[in-house]
Amino acid sequence: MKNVTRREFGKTVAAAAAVAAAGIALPKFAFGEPLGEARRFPKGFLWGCATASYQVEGGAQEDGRGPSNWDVFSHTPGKTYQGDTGDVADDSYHRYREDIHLAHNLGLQTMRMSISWSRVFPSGTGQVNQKGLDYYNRVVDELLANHITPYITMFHWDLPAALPGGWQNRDTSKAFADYAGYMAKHLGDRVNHFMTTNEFTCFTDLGYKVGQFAPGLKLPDREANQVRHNGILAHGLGVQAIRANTPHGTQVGLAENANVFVPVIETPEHIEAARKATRFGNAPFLTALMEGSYMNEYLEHEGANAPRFEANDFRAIGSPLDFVGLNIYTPTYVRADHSALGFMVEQPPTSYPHMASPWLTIGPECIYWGVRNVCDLWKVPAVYITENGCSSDDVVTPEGRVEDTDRVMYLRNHLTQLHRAVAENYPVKGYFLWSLLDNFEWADGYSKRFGIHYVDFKTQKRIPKLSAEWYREVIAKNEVE
Ligand code: GBH
Repeated sequence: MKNVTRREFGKTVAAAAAVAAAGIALPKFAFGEPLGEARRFPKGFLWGCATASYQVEGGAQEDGRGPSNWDVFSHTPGKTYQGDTGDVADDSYHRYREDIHLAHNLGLQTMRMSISWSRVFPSGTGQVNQKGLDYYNRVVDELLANHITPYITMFHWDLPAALPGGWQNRDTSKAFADYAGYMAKHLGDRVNHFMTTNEFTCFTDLGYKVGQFAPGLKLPDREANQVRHNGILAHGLGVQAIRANTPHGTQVGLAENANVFVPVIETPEHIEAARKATRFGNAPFLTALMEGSYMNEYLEHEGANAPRFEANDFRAIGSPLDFVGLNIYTPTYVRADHSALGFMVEQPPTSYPHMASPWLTIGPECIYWGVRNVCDLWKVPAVYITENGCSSDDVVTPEGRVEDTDRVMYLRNHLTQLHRAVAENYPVKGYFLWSLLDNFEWADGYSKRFGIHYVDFKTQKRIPKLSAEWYREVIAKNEVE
């Protein structure tokens, strides 16, 4: 039950007295009734923040790190906002203690971070760079010393540049499994939660078909579909390798930005349409993992360009997972129709609101439907929100504050909707806010800020934003108001 403050209580009493004096009958609920349940999360629900290696670490050429596709891409003129690169980023390679301290001050129980593959294997395979491994050992130990549980993503888009053909080459999927197995073996004594890959579409389609992300290619569908397949194969082989190298009970999953389909009106037919859309709209990726095969509709849709695969691929790709991590930012609204697929996507009007990044349209119910669609379809044992957050045009006031009320609005509304999923007993175990710090926002460089700590990229000074103060309160109370 929500606590009524003295002041609110006083106001209620005064209002009731005034109404009574005027001889008006009070509606039953107006006085002495609870004002509503607090949106409390279950005991043990994990609150965290997420980051990714290339976006925060910097130290790009230090201690033997090899170049990644994002080093190459960001150093190619015209590829990122004003030619920004991750050479320095948040300099977390040197300042990780300070950053973990920020996390500790928030009361974070967990942190999701990723590993720079080329820091540990400068050529992607073969020779290990001990100094790279040492860095991640130090970070993990520092997190544990601060009572923060590490959740580790093996691949968040920074692919060793030395791997021939990148994700066009099926051997890269095998190289990934070797690397993931190695990391799991060396961290698995202290880390119990691993994610294979982050967001298939971003490192496959956006890199190889759209060309907006590294390596910036615009391949025809037939080749691009093969890149997608190599991506999910890497995940599957990665799951097997992590399990083979860690103690029994280690939890393995992934972080996926599955398309989230929201029924345009909450009626049984539109809910069913959203479910169908979830399957088809994620057919090359999450659906293939969850069902251990490609949907026929997907293969038919791609026709002659459909991905080719080997008989055993889906034994790996369909490996049962301990959890599914969902990165959720935006909704896609759908309605039922009479087409073969049974749904139709609504086109948003030009007036549809968005956060600082134009793609980041606001529809907080996406976090509820994202969880619900996936759980209803595939009965997954556990779900985490592995990313959720937003960009804002943050400025530092003369008093040195960052008043990101729009970010607080975004977060509050999403957590309110996430609470609905929790209240309906969907197995949501934790939430990772993107991001702990402003960082290198890929093709947008440093022009878009997603952190709840402001970073002055000239001085590397960190300032907690209003949203950090707000999140701290959510964590302390384990509820959102
Ligand atoms: C996540 O991607 C990433 O995991 C994380 O690294 C990133 O920093 C964070 O979100 C915030 O972006 O410019 O219109 O073509 C979210 C999915 C996919 C959203 C690519 C932006 C580009 C859209 N992202 N997309 S557009």
